[in-house]
Amino acid sequence: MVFFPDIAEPVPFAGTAPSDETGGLAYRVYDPSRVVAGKTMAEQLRIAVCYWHSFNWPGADIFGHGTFDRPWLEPGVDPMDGAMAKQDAAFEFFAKLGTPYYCFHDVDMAPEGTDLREFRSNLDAMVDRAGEKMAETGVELLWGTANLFSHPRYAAGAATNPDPDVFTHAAAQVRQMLEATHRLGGHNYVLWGGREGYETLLNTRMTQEADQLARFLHLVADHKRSIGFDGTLLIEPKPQEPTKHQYDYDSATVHGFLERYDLLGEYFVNIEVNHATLSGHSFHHEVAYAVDNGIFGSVDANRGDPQNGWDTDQFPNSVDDLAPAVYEILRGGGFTTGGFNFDTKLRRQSIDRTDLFHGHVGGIDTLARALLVAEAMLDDGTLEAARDRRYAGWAGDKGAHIMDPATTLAGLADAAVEGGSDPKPVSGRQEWLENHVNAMTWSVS
Ligand code: XLS
Ligand code: NI
Ligand code: NI
Repeated sequence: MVFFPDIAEPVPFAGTAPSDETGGLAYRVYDPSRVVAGKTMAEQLRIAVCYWHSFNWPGADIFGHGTFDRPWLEPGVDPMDGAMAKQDAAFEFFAKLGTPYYCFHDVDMAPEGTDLREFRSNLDAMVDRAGEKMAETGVELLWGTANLFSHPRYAAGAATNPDPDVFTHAAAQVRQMLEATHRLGGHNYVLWGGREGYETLLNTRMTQEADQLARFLHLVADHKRSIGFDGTLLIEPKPQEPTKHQYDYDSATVHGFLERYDLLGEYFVNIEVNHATLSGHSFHHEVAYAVDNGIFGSVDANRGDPQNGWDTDQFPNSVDDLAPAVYEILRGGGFTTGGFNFDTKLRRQSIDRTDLFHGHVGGIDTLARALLVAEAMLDDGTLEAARDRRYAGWAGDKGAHIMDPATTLAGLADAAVEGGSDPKPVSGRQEWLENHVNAMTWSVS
């Protein structure tokens, strides 16, 4: 069955051509083969579509039922028949959108059945089928992940659960999904700890839970090696929601955790735009922190709504917000195994099948334009030159002397007093830099 009969395959790049020439749907900026900063746009952005919001979510919210036309999610549909119809629609969508990757959770693709054994056999069957569809379409798996947060058994966490049997159940699920990801040639494996946090400190032992989480991550890393999976393990930080407080709060918190438990180099971060803003940071901050500290891995592209305090996962639509972050990614050498996964949901009233295309095409064009601006910022060099000038003192003898382990506080203090220390403030030139970035944003084509 064709689920998207109105869409030509694949969505064309039409530049500024009027939209009626392309049936209303075309990329305006995203030209997969255009070379930007030394690679094609497709290679730089490595765009993925997520299975869960696009195909496994009926458009329900906490106040209302699903609004979307997703026949495979209807009650009464045989679970395996539903899983196959969903998979057909998903791969039809990936191929028509013309993007190279996708991502999924175990439960998005296969029915859980009544026990782990049945879940494993359902997942195996659906993964075999996915492998065939990947071979037909050329679409690859950016990352796989296990859902350790929806089932009631995980209400108090998975790895951090006070009940070790829940930890073990989660281990079984991650083992099977890590192996499925490996079998499909996945480029990364993600762990988002949606319930790895607490609802109240009154019943919580934080260090006990942190030790459990670290143990889990070590077990996963060891298993990755034992099966020869050479993809990257990624942790996705988020400050809260659904928990009141999640332990993987932001990039810096995850960095400290990895260091404390000897996991640096084993895990990198998958930064989500809306999670960055929920944690009180900007996406730019989260990316810059991760790149500068060597833990950057991948991105979940989306955006929040400044008026709402939750994870609305809307499609990106601001070049201004994305460009500085993409600049940091390029400055750090770009993606290796990671990419931009569209962890994005339609609004609940966007009920036409083509809305899924409009959401992705617009978001991808926004990202492509942010990439062009980032390239311009890199080529222009003004920002790096301004940073060099700002820290020039540290690059010279004075900086080296301070950093020399033989230097003491008393020695520095004596020198300051004797030399008549009187440092003069220097302009940070923030408005000038902002104007410069804006000028580049407006002029890039
Ligand atoms: C939820 C997360 C989730 C992860 C994958 O907020 O973003 O979708 O990306 O489990
Ligand atoms: Ni995400
Ligand atoms: Ni999210």
